[in-house]
Parts: sequence; structure tokens; C-alpha cells
Amino acid sequence: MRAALLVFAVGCLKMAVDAKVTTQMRAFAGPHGGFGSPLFPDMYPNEFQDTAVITLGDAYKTGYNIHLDFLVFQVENMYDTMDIFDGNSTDKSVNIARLSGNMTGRSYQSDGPVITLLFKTDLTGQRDGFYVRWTAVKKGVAYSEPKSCPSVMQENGYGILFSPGFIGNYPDSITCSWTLESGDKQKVLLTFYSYETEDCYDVLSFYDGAAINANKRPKSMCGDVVNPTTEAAFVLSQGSKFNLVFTSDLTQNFAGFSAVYRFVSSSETINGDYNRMDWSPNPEDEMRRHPKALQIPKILETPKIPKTPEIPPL
Ligand SMILES: [Ca+2]
Ligand SMILES: [Ca+2]
Repeated sequence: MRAALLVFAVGCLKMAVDAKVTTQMRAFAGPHGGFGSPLFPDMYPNEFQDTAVITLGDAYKTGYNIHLDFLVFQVENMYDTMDIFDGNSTDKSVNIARLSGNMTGRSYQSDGPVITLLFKTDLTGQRDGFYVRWTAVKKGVAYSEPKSCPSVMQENGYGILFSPGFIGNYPDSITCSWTLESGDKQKVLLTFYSYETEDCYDVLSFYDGAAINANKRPKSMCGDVVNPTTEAAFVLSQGSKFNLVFTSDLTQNFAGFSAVYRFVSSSETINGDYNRMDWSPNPEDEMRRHPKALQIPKILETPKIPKTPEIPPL
């Protein structure tokens, strides 16, 4: 009798939990494309299950695999997960990988023209989520990103910007430029999920609302600014427009960057965070990542000024 009651109680509890989880099925088709987690670039919802099936389409039914690039991946470590499955299945036997935590810059490949992504979130603890890009690749051919200047991947209300060759190192001796222009009374907010360039020979310059050849020196970013395994950092324009220019020199290349941009109200302030050349993660970073939802603290620490070298005594 006692055993029967226990089984009944456990059954009720499980039902109550399941009833709260919102499920979503998505289907994507075509030789290439991209999509974000639910509500992206805002934080994903709690208690959510998102199943996305990518199919290359009739022209790619045989002889092709799907290559996945996570241009953004930030989910609550351990508690929120992404499972990738070969084919149209969520069976353990075809599981390619399980992702959790901060894993921007990972790539995976299917063994056929269909792949399934299962994203699950628990009761609490939200992050920015993911943005994944897929591309058809011929079986037996090693995949590499084109090393030319990429255009922005535009989505409804936001865009993804990344260095040439990402995921993969950028090439030497390249110059790429992008213009991000918001409407009146708006600013451009860029969130960097990874940023690593040669310090300080390969540089991303921000011309804030000004022409690229203006006399004013641009703000610039270089070095190991945002590690993909740590939290994101953001950069806010002062005017309604950012002209961005990325240049690399003759030697030494690194992973580059991936960022999401969107337009926000001109009353947003981040107190010039984007000028910090020596950005390093700290426990308060969580607070700086969502200016719409959270209070924006004052920044933070001033860039380190190198010590004047001591003059040796005569
Ligand atoms: Ca969570
Ligand atoms: Ca270089």
C-alpha cells in the first residue's frame, strides 16, 4: 500500500513539472542559414525545450553533410544544455555532442543531410543563448571558412558580425569595414562573445558616428579582450552610427571576433566601456550584459597606464 502511494505521488510531481515546460519545434531547410535560441538576442526563457531540425533540401540529399558553427554560445553551465543529433532523431545513439556553459566558436558536423538540435532550459538561470550557422559541405571535403570579408548576418531586429574566416583564424593583411546605422534617437549596441587579435597589430576600430577618414582618432580594440569561455562584453556607440574597420598586419593571426549588434534607445549609457583595451572578466560582468533589463553600473576600472620606466642612477 505504501509503495503504491509513493508511486502515485512521484507520478503527480513529474506531471506538474512537465506541464510547465514550453516546447517548440522548428524546421529549417536549405544549403546554408542561421538561427538563434528562443528570444535571441534577449535571454532565453526558463523551462523551455526547443527542437530544431535542419535539412539541406532535395539537391543535397546524397553526398553532403551539415557543418555547424556556433557564432554565439552562452548558456547556464550544467543546467541548460544543447544536444546535437545526427539525422531527424533525438536518440542517444546518434548524439554528436552535448554543449553547456560558454562555448562560442565550436564547430560540429553531421554524417548526412539532416541534423537535430535539442535545447533545454531548467527552472532558473538564463543567459544570452546561442546563434548557430549551418552550411552544406561535400562528404570527404574538409570544411574551412572563406577568408574574405564577411557581410553581416542580418536577422529580424539584430545582426551577427564576425571577423573574416571565423570560426577559424582571420587571414594576414586584410582590411574589412562595416557600417551599422540605427535610426534617429537610437544607438548601436555591440555584444562581443569572443575577441582575440594580435596585440596590438590587428585592430578593430570604432569610428563613432564619424566618417572613417575623420581626423578624430578612433576607439580601437585589440588583444585578448573576450575569451569565448567567459562572459560577453559590450560596446555602445555614442551617436546613431558605427563605422567599424578591422585590419590585420603581415604576420600572426588569431581567432578574431564574433559579436551581435542591435539598436537601442539613445538614453542607454555604458560610460565608454568600449574604450577599454584591457577588458578582463570579473564576477560583476553579469550586470553589464543586458542594459535593457538590468541597471547599468558605473564603469568600473580605468585602463592601466604603463609605468614610466625608472631611470637608472648614474
Ligand atoms: Ca537555466
Ligand atoms: Ca597580425
